[in-house]
Amino acid sequence: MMPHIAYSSEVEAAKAEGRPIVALESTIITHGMPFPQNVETARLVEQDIRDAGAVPATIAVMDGKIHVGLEPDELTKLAQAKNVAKLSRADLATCVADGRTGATTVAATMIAAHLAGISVFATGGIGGAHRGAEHSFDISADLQEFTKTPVTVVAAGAKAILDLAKTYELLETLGVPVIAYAQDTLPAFWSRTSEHAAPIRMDTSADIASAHKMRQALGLQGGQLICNPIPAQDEIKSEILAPLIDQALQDAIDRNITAKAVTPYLLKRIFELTEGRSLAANIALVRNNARLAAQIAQNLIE
Ligand code: PSU
Ligand code: MN
Repeated sequence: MMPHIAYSSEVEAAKAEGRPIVALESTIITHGMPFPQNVETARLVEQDIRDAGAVPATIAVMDGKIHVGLEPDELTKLAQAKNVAKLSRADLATCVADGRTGATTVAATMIAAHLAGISVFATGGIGGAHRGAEHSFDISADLQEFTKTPVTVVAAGAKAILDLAKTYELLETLGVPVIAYAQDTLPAFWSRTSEHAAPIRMDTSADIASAHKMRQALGLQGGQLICNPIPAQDEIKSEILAPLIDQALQDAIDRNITAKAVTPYLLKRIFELTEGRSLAANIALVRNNARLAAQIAQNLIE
């Protein structure tokens, strides 16, 4: 037992019984969506995982403990908390050591999930290379995490606010398996498709689970990125989004938004510019990813 980890009662029981578990991140709750939709979504996503036959483990650092699974009151508290830290690989240990509270990004959630023996994690979209990264060097630590930590992450691709071409080139360089689910192109978060061909395509959760196990068998470090397109009825076409993303990016430059604040700012600004449609799409895609992750988790223990 690790002293720095606190399991929810539900996750503790699932671990004891060997049931499938799906990790969920918390930065999407604290920095990715406004209150109260953030907590409503977090609850819906947890229930989607239960309905699909697995157990949800929402991960966050609270008062110096890595919580793997949040009790309902803890989830409510986190969703309403102000000025919560956004934790990646670099700041996870300092947050725990100092006894503070922080939300975990994709990178930090992968680390915590692996510590807890959880192999599958569902989120919205991973971080990546921001547009202008050739000047700013703003490249999310999420990308490197896939080379280190053996967790299969289900996302709707990298967020479309990013430079997708650079992001996918970097993932190729890093040797990360980027697997599109049931289509030949990579999705673009709020949109089902993009101009980027899928490096690998898989059509079933069983195939994804087999690939995860084969990496372990071959001693390959790191995880896999599963790119699951948003359901057709929920997508926003890229033609509609492209000018709004450009506008949000310009607004971020005008306001001197940098570092960790960039992604939360852009998501909020696109929410305003789409009059809430981007949030509805974001909620739909996270739920869709949670359902696929639950299937993969079940295949992994079979
Ligand atoms: N998916 C969403 N919304 C989010 C995120 C993912 O639908 O807000 C978060 C994840 O925690 C991811 C982070 O790790 O955005 C990326 O932040 P950055 O670009 O600063 O690395
Ligand atoms: Mn960044």
